[in-house]
Amino acid sequence: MSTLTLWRNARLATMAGDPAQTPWGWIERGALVAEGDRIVWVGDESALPAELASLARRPIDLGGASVTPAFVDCHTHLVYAGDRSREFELRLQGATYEEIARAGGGIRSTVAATRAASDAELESLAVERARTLMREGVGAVEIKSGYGLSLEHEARCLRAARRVGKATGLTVRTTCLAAHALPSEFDGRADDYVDAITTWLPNLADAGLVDAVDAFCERIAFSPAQTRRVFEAAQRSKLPVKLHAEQLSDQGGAQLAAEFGALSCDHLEHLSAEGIAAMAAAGTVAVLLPGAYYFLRDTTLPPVQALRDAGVPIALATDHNPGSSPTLSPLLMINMACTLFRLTPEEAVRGFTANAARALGLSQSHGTLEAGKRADLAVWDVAHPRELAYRFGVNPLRTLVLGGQEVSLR
Ligand code: DI6
Ligand code: FE
Repeated sequence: MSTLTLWRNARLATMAGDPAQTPWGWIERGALVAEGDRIVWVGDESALPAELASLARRPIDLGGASVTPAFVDCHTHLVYAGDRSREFELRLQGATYEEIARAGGGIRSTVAATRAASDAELESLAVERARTLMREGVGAVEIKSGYGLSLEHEARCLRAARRVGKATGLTVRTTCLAAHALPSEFDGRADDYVDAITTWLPNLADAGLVDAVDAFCERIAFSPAQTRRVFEAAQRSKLPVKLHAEQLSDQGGAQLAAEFGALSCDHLEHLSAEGIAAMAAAGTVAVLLPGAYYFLRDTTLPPVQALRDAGVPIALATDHNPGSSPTLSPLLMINMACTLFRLTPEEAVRGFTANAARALGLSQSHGTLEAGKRADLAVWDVAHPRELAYRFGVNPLRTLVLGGQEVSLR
């Protein structure tokens, strides 16, 4: 038996089980035991088996601190170079995100900066961003490509994403988002670009660089018909899909994604009743992105109550990217999901843990504190985790534990 670690005297938000029965999966005076990188026991401290307590080499008394599963940031674009603060100024003067994109700014300007950056630069920029997420309790992150837009540069970005996992100890899931924007060398030839993507995918998949496939289905990006072709290629490579759907307009993207059994549909401000029904039937997670909603000063709210009524699980993410959501703060997203979208604090924390893990296909290993899962936990200096939603602009993280080991956050 490898070393057992025992954490005791903790207020545990396990996020396990049915929230209608036990909100927060709450255990008022809890203990948790890890063996190596796995949780082997979690429950009320008074029920801790004596032999486990005696085998644990270093019992850690948390003094009543709150513990949640480490956060899962299930939608980020962490790998890119350059910044778009000038574009932010232009938008404040009245230019819209769509106008800037159509004028060749926006995503394309980040593509130029990303292509010009070295592998080492791309990696170190992404690692720095990932470490910032970890300082707010993140233990697993999805990282999309989508600023390379050629086989060579998409592969470079996905490799940099994989290296973020090795450099930080984070669990990383990579997503190929080659269908993010049309690169200038394919101007006026979007269908040819989609053909190209379908030939790259098997290549990238065989190289072990891709865990899922995403697309931006939007007026300023790819049509539903083009998105379908990307998804068919993903299916041939046995890769799950997800979609940037109904962010700026209703394209019926959610129905399309659900048809392919999508893990998640993300953004969803303009989601229709048909889209919700299709997602509910397919078990697709709704990933809401309050950072992008806020930063683009959107005014159409995602249909939160209808998603609840339909039983669609709701997740949250930072959507970190240089254009529409340059935040690296999951705690701020949790606050905004409550203030802007009217999630409850419990739903918001569930959205960054249990439901986010589900959006990445990681439910077996991440997102809740339960025996058999990875010992990834965040220890917070708050009396109750609802304070994580309440104290915006404040970071009460005490300790991040990944795979049973405390992580140094510098
Ligand atoms: N939707 C978004 O909000 C981001 N990508 C996407 O498909 C924006 C990416 C960017 O502006 O760089
Ligand atoms: Fe995004």
